Amino acid sequence: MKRNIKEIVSHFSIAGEFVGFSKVNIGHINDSYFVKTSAAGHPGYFLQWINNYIFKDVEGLMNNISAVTGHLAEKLAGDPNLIFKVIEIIPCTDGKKFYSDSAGNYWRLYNFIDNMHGYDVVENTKIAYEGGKAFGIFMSLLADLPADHLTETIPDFHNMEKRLETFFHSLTANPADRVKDIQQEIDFVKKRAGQMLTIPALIKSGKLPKRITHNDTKFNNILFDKTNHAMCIVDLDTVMPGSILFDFGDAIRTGANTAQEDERDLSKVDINLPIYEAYTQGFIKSTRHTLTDVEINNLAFSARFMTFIIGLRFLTDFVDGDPYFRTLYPEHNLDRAKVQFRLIEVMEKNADKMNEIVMQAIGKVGKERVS
Ligand code: GN1
Ligand code: MG
Repeated sequence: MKRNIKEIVSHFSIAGEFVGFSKVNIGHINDSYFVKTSAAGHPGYFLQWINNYIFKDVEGLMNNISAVTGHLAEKLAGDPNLIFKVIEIIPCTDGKKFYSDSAGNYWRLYNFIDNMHGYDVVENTKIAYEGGKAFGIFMSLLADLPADHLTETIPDFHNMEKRLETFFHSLTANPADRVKDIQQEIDFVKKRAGQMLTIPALIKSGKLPKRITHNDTKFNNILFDKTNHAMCIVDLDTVMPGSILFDFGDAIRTGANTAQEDERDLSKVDINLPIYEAYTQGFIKSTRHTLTDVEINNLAFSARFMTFIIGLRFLTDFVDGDPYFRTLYPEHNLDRAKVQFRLIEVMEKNADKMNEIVMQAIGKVGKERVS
């Protein structure tokens, strides 16, 4: 698809004149570009094509992001101890929060957060601790944003019951004739489905509280500065009511995996326990004041829960012929699912250790608070 980026950018209120752009290869859903302008000393902009197949209500989505970034900016302005940055929506020349072109494509522009970097694979425990703390602070800062200010940008996003139902429907429909290739993975899913449904049961019964959560806490959605302080949480498309388990679990799925999400050599997939421990300590330090016993008791398991739900989504997309996640080759989604399932197996072997680490971190914070 040929896109006239200069023309698209001309619909936004930017500083200076458009000078050029480059494609940024990040994420599986939206398309991203860095835009440079002539404004002296300006860091530039981050342009995104919003995937409307996935985000059906773009207006609701952008209103959410506006509510969340506005709330965060207010909180940060009121507390000099919180050194964080917030992404900022750059409005269109007509004042709207996004631009829709004549072909039905949706576009948005953010300020570019410069001099920052992220991690697909976490290099050391200091970075993991910082990341855990940052996602915990992010959630704490949003705790008093009224949930009715947010729409559900993707309904049933982490609803395991629905995800399983969809998967089994896809198996029956078999639109891409790929079911024959995944018998082992189907068995894997069936074997664990019952255990995975314990979390939605706790949510339904009200035993697990609903909070405003990020819902896409891939470790690379945390930006770090040159001294490796976590400075900014990005990708706010799925901020909506959810469980804290979703945010903890997804960060472990990505940050504590020793391999890439789509590694083809499964022997490289393992859980890095020191990284897991450091992330857990950082996260618990910044959320302990609000965590309930049911949340604490399920924190370690949430890593398996989130790895399962995302593995299941990759596998479903493979069966469906890849309509959802961007893929670079035909088995890409299957390879991603295989990595998730291998990660679950290694986490199952380490389940007691992972629980112990949570309890130790709770104990440590408890003591710190007393002294
Ligand atoms: C998608 O596009 P990206 O990488 O930010 C997906 C997440 C998955 C992730 C898997 C809206 O996020 O839920 O965990 O891929 N986002 C959406 O890597 O579906
Ligand atoms: Mg995302």
